[in-house]
Amino acid sequence: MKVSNVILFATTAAAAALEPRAGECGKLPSPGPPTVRKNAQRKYFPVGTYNLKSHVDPGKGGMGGMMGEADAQSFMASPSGATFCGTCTVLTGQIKLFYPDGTPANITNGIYTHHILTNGIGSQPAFVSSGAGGFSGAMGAGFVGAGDDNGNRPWVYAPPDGTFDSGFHLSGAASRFSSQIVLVNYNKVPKTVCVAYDLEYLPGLVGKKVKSSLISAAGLMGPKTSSARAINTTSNPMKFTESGYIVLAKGHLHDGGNAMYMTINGKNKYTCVSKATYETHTGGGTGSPTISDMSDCNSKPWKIDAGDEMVMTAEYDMKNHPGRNGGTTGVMGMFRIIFAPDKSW
Ligand SMILES: *[C@@H]1O[C@H](CO)[C@@H](O)[C@H](O)[C@H]1NC(C)=O
Ligand SMILES: *[C@@H]1O[C@H](CO)[C@@H](O)[C@H](O)[C@H]1NC(C)=O
Ligand SMILES: [Cu+2]
Repeated sequence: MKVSNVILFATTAAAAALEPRAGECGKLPSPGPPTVRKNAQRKYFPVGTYNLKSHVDPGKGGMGGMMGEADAQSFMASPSGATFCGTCTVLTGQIKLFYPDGTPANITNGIYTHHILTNGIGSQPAFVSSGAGGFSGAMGAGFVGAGDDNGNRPWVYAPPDGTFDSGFHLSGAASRFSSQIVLVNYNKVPKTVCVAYDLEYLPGLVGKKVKSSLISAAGLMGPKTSSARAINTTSNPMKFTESGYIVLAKGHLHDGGNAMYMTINGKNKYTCVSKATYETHTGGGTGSPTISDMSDCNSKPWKIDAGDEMVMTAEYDMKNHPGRNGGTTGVMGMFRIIFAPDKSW
């Protein structure tokens, strides 16, 4: 996610928003068997079909040349639990894009997912007291998303070893989301793509209901960067306000980022290093490689007591990773934390 872009895009996106043409995704392939629980179901849930214009050279028109992202095209959608599996417990989720004939649309054939955010409408009580340092209270529970750094692997709401019952609870039409879909079409011709959510789920509400928050290592201002060297920004200690389990911790960085580090010290000790992988845009693109993946920490649920303190560090290296179209401003250094509180909410 790029919050700086989100804010700047907000007005443009509203003006440019095209309502998705529902029901035109037809002919999607099978997503394959469930991976976390044998008794789970797995399905593609289409959210809409979007018409992308042919590639606009960054710097020539497009979305106004802001931050080198002039070739991005933005759409909005308003899915709810009813768009997905109804009243159900989502165990894993990943966004997939398809052409109308059912073949994948991806970076190899010129479609780059700049980001897709699925923001929950309605508040989610914070589980970390991060002061000005987080977005934990600023948004509802974020659902499955995609972007430079998180398109490659599923979002995990239940540990893959099957020993712990948790999930993202959807309550039909009452669980409402606002999706922001920002794509780049590197092809010289217009393309139509279908956006579908690949969900593994159990019917009904099962196990602990997770919370999902993005928490910043560097407040709202974002981490420090230098074009000359690698540089760290470390947070103040942030206290967990309730007990529970961390199901997943995964860094969120923009291009230029190397890694996110998290440490919890005290009775419950834990460290997580989430590292960025960079790849060149083979389907098009002009600049340096961009983040294609962030590693995550989800080998087992990690016990947390109220009062445990967490420290995060964001490491940026703009010298080695200047970014897709020659660098951006407004970087972020955050952890996505999927937390299963002991107390139901
Ligand atoms: C993109 O999709 C094509 C099939 O249309 C596939 O052959 C290719 O491996 C995919 N690339 C990536 C990066 O997933
Ligand atoms: C940033 O902090 C991490 C974790 O402490 C450390 O491994 C890394 O070397 C630091 N990087 C820089 C540039 O200081
Ligand atoms: Cu971001």
